Amino acid sequence: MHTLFVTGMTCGGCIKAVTKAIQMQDARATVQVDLATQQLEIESRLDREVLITIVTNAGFPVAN
Ligand SMILES: [Cu+2]
Repeated sequence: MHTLFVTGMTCGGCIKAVTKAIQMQDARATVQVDLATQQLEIESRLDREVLITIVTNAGFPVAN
């Protein structure tokens, strides 16, 4: 499990976009988003650094 804090997530569209971006690289990944805390919980075989790159490139800078 990877926990990332991001910025700029505001709605269901953002959640879909980031989930899709991650699942393009790991189809089995699961992503849970808490919009209130801007926190992503990602279950994936991908390395943390790779996940950070994917999420950032999807338009949501990672804060940690
Ligand atoms: Cu949105």
